[in-house]
Amino acid sequence: MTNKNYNYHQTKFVTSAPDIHHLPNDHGIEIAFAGRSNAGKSSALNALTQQKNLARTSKTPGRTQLINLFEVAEGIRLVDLPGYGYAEVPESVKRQWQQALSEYLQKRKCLKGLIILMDIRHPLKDMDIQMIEWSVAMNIPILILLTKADKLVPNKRKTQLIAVHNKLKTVAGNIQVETFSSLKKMGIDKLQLKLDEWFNEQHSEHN
Ligand SMILES: Nc1nc2c(ncn2[C@@H]2O[C@H](COP(=O)(O)OP(=O)(O)OP(=O)(O)O)[C@@H](O)[C@H]2O)c(=O)[nH]1
Ligand SMILES: [Mg+2]
Repeated sequence: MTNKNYNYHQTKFVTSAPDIHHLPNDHGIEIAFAGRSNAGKSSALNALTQQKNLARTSKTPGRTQLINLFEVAEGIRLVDLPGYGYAEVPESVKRQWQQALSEYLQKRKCLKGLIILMDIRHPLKDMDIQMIEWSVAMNIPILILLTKADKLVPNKRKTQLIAVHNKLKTVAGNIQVETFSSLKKMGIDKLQLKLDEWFNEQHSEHN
């Protein structure tokens, strides 16, 4: 089997949906970007695809409130999910978008991998751990990105990486963790490799 390297810079916006019932058919392969509000999910998607405004980013947490779908190639999609854990929004709005998130994660059959992003300065909050445990239980592979690594000096980055890695050993076994910065284009190669790996694996299973 030859492994394909996808051209992520050719990624195109497909649609935004308030819930899974408004998404296109549950065919193909999706890999979703999940994490707390403001962790840097949309920025990571833009860095990966080398497009400034593909996914909308904001200083205000809670920017992404819809499930946003992007197509890398036919049947190969990336998903920008609403962030979790942000308290400062009206309860009704929060409930609606957390519901959309959990439904997507539980019911979307073409979801084949999760990129979980956490601010390197505040990793492994309760919701992150829940998310990781849930993915492991559902047999969905995970890559963890410690974002905004540019905010720490290299030594501190390394300490955080090791600390997260060690904590995860007790939570969920052997999970790949990488430091990442959209701003400094750090870790994008690792992200690409992982996406290629998952897309290729799934593709060969489908054909
Ligand atoms: N220094 C630094 N700031 C970053 C980096 N990535 C994102 N940010 C900033 O963090 C803030 C949030 O980024 P977003 O990409 O919108 O975060 P998000 O996870 O999509 O947030 P929600 O859509 O609210 O869930 C923005 O002000 C970004 O400019 C990074 O690598 N380094
Ligand atoms: Mg976002």
